Amino acid sequence: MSYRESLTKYIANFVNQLYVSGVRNVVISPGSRSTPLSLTFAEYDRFQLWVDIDERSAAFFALGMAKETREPVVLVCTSGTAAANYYPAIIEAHYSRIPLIVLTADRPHELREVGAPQTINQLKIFGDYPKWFHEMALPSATVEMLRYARNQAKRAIQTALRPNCGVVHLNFPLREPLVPDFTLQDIWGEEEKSLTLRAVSQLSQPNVELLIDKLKNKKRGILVCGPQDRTELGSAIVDLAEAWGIPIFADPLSLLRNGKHSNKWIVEGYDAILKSKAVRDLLELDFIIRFGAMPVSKAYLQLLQEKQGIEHIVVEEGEGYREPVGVPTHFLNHCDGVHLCRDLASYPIKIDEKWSANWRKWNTYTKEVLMEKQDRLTEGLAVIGIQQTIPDHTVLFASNSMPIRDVDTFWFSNQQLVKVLANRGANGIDGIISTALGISATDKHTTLLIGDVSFLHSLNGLLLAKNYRLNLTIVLINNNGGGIFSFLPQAKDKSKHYELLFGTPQDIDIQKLAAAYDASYEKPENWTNYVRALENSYQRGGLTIVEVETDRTENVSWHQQKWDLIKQYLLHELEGSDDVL
Ligand SMILES: Cc1ncc(C[n+]2csc(CCOP(=O)(O)OP(=O)(O)O)c2C)c(N)n1
Repeated sequence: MSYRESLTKYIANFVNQLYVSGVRNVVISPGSRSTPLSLTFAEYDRFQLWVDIDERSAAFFALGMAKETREPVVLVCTSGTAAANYYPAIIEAHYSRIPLIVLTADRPHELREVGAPQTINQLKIFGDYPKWFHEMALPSATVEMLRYARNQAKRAIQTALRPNCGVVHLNFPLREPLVPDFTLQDIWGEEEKSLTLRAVSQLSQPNVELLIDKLKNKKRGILVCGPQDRTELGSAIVDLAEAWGIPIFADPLSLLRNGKHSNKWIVEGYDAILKSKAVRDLLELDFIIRFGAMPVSKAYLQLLQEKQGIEHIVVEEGEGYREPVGVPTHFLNHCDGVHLCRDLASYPIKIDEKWSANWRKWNTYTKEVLMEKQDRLTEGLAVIGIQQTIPDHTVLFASNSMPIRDVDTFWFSNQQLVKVLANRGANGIDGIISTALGISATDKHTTLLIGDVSFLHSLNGLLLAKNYRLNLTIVLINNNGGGIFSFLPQAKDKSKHYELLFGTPQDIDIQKLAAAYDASYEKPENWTNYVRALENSYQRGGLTIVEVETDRTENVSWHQQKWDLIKQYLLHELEGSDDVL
């Protein structure tokens, strides 16, 4: 058998098995060494292929698709630094537990470390971030080696999807000639359809009772739901809250702030409520049960830091140690949250009714303060405008820095069928546009809320919007620099280095950029025009950039004013009461 025939059958069997195992989307960046892979994916004709010339953007695009579909997405690139450009998205996928299959083409062994062009050490190039790295064998088409190729494909998918979901990296040494021969017969081989079944992990009855015992006589509890991606877990938490009459701190990425479920126990204003240390000091908290990752809110983290004596229970659907403040914690590993909620709901835990009623009252007041409208646009109002106009069955993607924090503060619980997503694994401001476009590529019109620095950082992603005519509404908060740093101490003394090192204004004309990418562009000056611009973008589809110009210093005082009002109200409530809460 010729080398070309072996190459063709080996890669074709591998590709065919990826499809059989459930892969539907493949993101390819151009290059020569990856020719056997990219041509075979194209020839197979059943994948949705996406081509992106920038590997950093391609990897974030794949991440966005996998985030929304929760199915593994395949990445293909050539040898050399192409692979290294995948690194940031691989880190994000690792920490946010997103399944990705990374296929890198490489020179064969005889061409490594001998000065061959475009050859770097690709073995374990992504360190410990992938769950599994494997250097594939050189192509061969014996029965055993075709079975091997299929098995690696199947195992890659299984591994990426097994909790915690994550990244698999397969490196392919490939010799020339690199062009497969698709005129050959029977290249795709026999499909392997054996089952992969997963058992559900449920706490035993004695273990549930052990947990309940820890909560005996604890009357002031909170359920917390951080970032997580199971709708059914959200509903189970709501049912548990109803059974116990206990408040829920719902992170914007918990899937709990939107949807048809009851929002009676949802406290979405907890970040604003907990901002003041004086307020936190007056709260006597007994226990927390947390589902999902750590919430976005820094005030929540501070609360935890200060309440070391509480019973703190963290539920991990997979495994992990996501407890950054060092509070003594009961970890429930490999524990299905839905079953746990049902099990716990059958025990009559007595929550202090006043405690729960107060949280609902404080939340209502906090929302009133935060919702207050004015005609002049602010960064908070930009979020409220999106919530008012965004259509059902679409996604809001919040960039890091202030956008996700503003969404935490100003995205109130509602009945809308809208999903809120963000890259909170590593909190990078890189690849944001491409991640949002990856979500949009799953047929969901996506609204991206982003600051100007993150926008310019990930600008290359816009090529995907242009080339694939994807539906993306970008709300670009342009405060000409990194607004988040204005909340830091170094901003206060107006140090002479501040603008150079933190403010970093770039003075870019966004309208000209929009034109380069064929995007519709609007720059509303007030609330009414802003809402209209958003509505127009949803009706029109395609790529729209809505630029909202704000001022970094004014933004800080606007936020501070709201927090002060809320603090004064709460101190009055808590200090005026005979009960210590
Ligand atoms: C890849 C990466 N580089 C740097 C940072 C540090 N960083 C956090 S926020 C920020 C500024 C973001 O500015 P912008 O996107 O305009 O949002 P704003 O702060 O104005 O809300 C930077 C540089 C980061 N998180 N990720």
